[in-house]
Formats: sequence, structure tokens, C-alpha cells
Amino acid sequence: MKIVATDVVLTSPGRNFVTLKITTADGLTGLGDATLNGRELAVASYLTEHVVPLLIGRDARNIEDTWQFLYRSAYWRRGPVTMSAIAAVDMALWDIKAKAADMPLYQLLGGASRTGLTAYGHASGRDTEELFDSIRHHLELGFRAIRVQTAVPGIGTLYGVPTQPAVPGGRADDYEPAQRGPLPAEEDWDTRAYLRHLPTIFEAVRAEFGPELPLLHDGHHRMTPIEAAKLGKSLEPYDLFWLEDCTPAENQEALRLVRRHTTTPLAIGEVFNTVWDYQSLISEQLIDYVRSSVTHAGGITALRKLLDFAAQYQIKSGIHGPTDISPVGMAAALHLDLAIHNFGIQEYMPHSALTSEVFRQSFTFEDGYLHPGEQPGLGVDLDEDAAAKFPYERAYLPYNRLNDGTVHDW
Ligand code: GCO
Ligand code: MG
Repeated sequence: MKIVATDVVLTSPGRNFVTLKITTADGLTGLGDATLNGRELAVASYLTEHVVPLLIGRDARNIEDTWQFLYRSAYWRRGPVTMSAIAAVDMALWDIKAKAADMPLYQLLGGASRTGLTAYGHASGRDTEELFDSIRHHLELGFRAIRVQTAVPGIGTLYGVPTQPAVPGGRADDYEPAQRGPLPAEEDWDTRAYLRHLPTIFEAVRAEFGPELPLLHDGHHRMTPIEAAKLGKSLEPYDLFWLEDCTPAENQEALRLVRRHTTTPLAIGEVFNTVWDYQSLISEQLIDYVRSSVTHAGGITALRKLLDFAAQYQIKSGIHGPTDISPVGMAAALHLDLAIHNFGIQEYMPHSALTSEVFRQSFTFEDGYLHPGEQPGLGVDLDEDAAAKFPYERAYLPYNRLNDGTVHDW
């Protein structure tokens, strides 16, 4: 089963996606997601210039060997660009193997360990009324767990709370962080204002929606360890499902201090790309959920091993699933989620109608549960004619400045 062709497809149906398509001599094709939000062309070029020449003529069946070869032969290890490129190859090869076996991928990964995947949706609002309306909207869509982000008095423009809908006329919680434009948008940050305000919001949400609904929150890497510890402690009465990315991800040791002070469950890792980023977090049980995506953590092969390692420490999955993970990366996550034992929850931000025209998906969302579907392989088809109608457009993630003008983590 030799690889005879590869294509790196760049498309922008509402937002940018990078997709690798691998074709074998038998005419099978596999898809892999290589989208790195705001830095898409770096991965596309890594694939085209450095990886594609290594793939032609290789046996598509040897997934583990190909992974080890791409990881070790580069000499320069890790990093989001390298690991997204390796992930795309890995996903495409699993897609091909499962199609050859005429099975949905989760069957090859060991079969289903559950009937559906609990998903959480993103609610947010510029005030309590808008936030409650957004939570109700997500409950109506079937979500059984809700991430709560909110505007904060004293902070102008803030992650997770759109000043206006991404789609003209759309909902205010329809949040799109990567904006097209020549320069990144500037947003604001004030930790003290945030720490004072957030517990009052969770108090109001619990009072309105009761004690049962699982609630999540994303701190987006903006606090120092002691600030994060204080926040975790102040949110304890509201029984969060998790507090995500409370400190910058680079320093694993920061989580020791946070952990010592709070029983609020902790999730981290959407910007990590290998198991090494989690080494002490997992072995010292400093976190409760692994947030990596299949796309940014080296693919199904690598994330499966990482999650097996986490399972030994009762740490569960919470795979990253914003709209900057393409439907291909999302499908890969769902097959993995269904097969592993230590599934925790899946983030789900539905893609736009335009994106779904380009990527035809077999996964379903019913009654709050995601399922990857029964189509052989990953279950995603790329309509290349539709993709060609939406050329790549440069887009940047925003960044933060404090009131005095200092750049801060976004
Ligand atoms: C999340 C994330 C996203 C990121 C985005 C950056 O938890 O879903 O924090 O909203 O900001 O993936 O590209
Ligand atoms: Mg996040």
C-alpha cells in the first residue's frame, strides 16, 4: 500500500484550515488536519517542503514507524509547527488504515467504550442577562455541560466575549478569535478586576440554573500561580467541572502551588504538543484533565499514548475542540474519545455552515452527545472544488495589553 500522492490543501471557508491528503497506489485517500491558528502557512510549508518528499513511496500501513521516523529524523524535536505536521500525516494514515479495514476508526482503536460523548458548549455574554440567554440557548441545543465566559467591568475587550457576533446578524456568543486583518487585534486585561468579578458571575449562574449543571471556565493562561490559586479557591462554592489554563502553560511547576490551595479541578494543555509538556503534571497528579488536541499533539498515535499515561493517574481527557480545529481534527478526537477508557468530556464549538460545505462530516450531536458515526475511516470527506472557492486569508489571534500598555498573555 504505497503512498503515491500528497496534497496540502489550504482553504478558508469562514476561517483558515490546512488539510493534508494522502493517496495510496490502491486509490485510498486519507485526510489529516494541520491547522495552527494564525500560523497556518508555517505548517503548510513544513509539510510541502520537508515532509511530503519523505512520504512518496512509503508503505501507508506503517503508522508507528512513520511517526517515529518523522519525529526522530528531523533531529529538531517538538514545537507546534512540527507536531501539527506530524499529526496530519498520522491522522491521514489512520484514516487510510480504517478505510482499508472498512471500519470506522474507533473500531481499530479498540471499539466503543461508551455510547456517546458528553460535550460542552461555549456560553458567554456582555452582561448577566446575555450570559443567561446564551446558557439557555446551549441547553436548548442539547448541551449537558457549559463553559461560562463573561465580560468584566473595567476590562474593555476580553477573550471569550465578543463585542459583536462573528457572523453579521449572528448571536453574541458566536465567538471568533482569529480576525482577518493586517495586524493582530489588541484586547485588554486586568487581573484584579477579573478575580473580583468572576465569582459573582458563578454565584448568579448557580442561583439561576441550579447545582447540577456542569460548569467550566477558561482562564486562558493569564494568571500568576498565586492569583490562580486564589481564583480556584474563590470558585470552590460553585463546584466547577474544571478551571482551564489558569497559569501560563510553559511552567509545569506553577501548578504545584495552585494544586496545594484549591480543590477546583484543573485542566491544561491546549498549547502543549508532546507528552513531555505533561511529564510532571501527570506523574505528580497536578491536573485532572488533558486539554491537547489531536492536531497539535502529534496525532492519534501520540495522543493515545499520552492519554494512556494519564489514565494511570486517574487523569481524564478533555480534548481541545474549538472551531480552529478542522472537522478532520475534530473527527479524529471523537474516534479517540469513544475508544479510550479515561474519557472526560469533549469541547464542541460547531463549525459554520460554510465550513461544513467544504468538509462533509459523518459525526453527530444528539441529545448532548457527540458520536463519530459509522462511516469507514475518520468519516470526513473534503470537497476540493468547494475548498478552492475559499482561498487562504491571513488572520491573527488577538493579544492583550494591561491598562499601562504592557503586553500580557492572551
Ligand atoms: C478553547 C481555546 C480556544 C483558543 C483558540 C486559539 O479553550 O477553546 O482556549 O478558544 O483560544 O483555540 O486558537
Ligand atoms: Mg482554552
